[in-house]
Amino acid sequence: MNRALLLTVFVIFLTPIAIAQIPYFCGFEDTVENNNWQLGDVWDINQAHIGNAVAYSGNNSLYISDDGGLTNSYTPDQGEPFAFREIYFTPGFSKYQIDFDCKGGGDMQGFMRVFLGSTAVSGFLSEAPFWTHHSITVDSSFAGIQQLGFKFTYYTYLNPAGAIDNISIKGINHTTPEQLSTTDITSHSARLTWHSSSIEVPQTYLLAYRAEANTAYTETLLSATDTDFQLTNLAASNWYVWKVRTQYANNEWSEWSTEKAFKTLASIPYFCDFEDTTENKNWTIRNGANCEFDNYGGVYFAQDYYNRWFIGTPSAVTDNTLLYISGDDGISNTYNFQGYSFVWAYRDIYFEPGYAQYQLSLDFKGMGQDGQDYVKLFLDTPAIPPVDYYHSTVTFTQIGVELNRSEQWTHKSFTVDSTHSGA
Ligand SMILES: [Ca+2]
Ligand SMILES: [Ca+2]
Repeated sequence: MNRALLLTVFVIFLTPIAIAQIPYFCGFEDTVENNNWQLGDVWDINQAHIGNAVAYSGNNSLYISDDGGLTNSYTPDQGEPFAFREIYFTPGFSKYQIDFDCKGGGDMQGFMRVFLGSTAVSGFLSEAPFWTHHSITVDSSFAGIQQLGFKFTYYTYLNPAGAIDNISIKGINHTTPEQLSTTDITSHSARLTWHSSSIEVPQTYLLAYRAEANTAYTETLLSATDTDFQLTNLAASNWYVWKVRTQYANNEWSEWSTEKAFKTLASIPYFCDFEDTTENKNWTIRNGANCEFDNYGGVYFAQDYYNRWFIGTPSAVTDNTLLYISGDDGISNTYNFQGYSFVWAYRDIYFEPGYAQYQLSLDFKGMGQDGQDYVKLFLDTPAIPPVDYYHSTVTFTQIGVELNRSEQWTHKSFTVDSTHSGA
């Protein structure tokens, strides 16, 4: 029997994509270089986009967009759009540094992340809703051709839309400080800690910090044994940014570490009548669908609450901005009976120690059925509250009784003891 050997040649001519060499820089201002970036998950609502909707410098950056690149905005969704670029990490360096400016903010369900191939080389980039500088150090095992990827994950409404600019990659010989951590945040102070993470012996550290609104950093030279620094005299309710670098023998310096951002708490006496838009932004609202998608059996879906918190002026109210519940998307201060709602409004405040008691008061108006429809006040250490009434337990300390059955505005006042001092 004769057998035919069939050979088919099928060739697709693609535009060749140049593999970048290090030192590499990309500010997304060069169209030729921009075309070397490949964008993935392009069928999703949210797409990674290179364009001019937002930029740290110049006109362009790589950002998330749900309208084809027109604006830097997103819709909570399951997709994970990403952008990647092939880079040749020239062998011969003990370490490589990947630097970039990043605008993010978010939480555990909304973040950006950096990958080399399938390896995540950054933590969740979800700390600051404004531009900060990030620095990642990887070791010599990454020498060779690597696919550098930026992945966007947005299951929640809590985070501002992300953007990346000014990516720089180079070989380095000294490790930057790592594991930067901000703890013990009050209205006017914070504790900063870091680790040397190097087999080299540090000589000194240079710490630099600034308020978000400032461009200039305040620098402090510290001894090699100081990996713990207390920042004081900070302004309340303000964002701060800090970074640190290491000095080694022969006056050689490491590059700056990644920047860490944190926000100081409100101080007491605290007053909020919701008339100050800057202060209103310090309130966090978790409104069911406005807040996160839950995972049951691998399926993500929205917690779709009918009644939600809003800060604004509902219809039938004039000259007064309020924190209020609305069953019609914020239009009026009315309640929708179609389903249960379990929503939160909260603010982190530092209760300056030294007082025997603290007084909380507020004006309240609202009807409701005892045990079923109410507003509860809680006071506890800062934490993200649960959003699912049926699958969670609230362990926060409740203050006073349930608020309801007040048809007219009523002034409510509560006194708590000194065990509530602190954050
Ligand atoms: Ca740029
Ligand atoms: Ca008001």
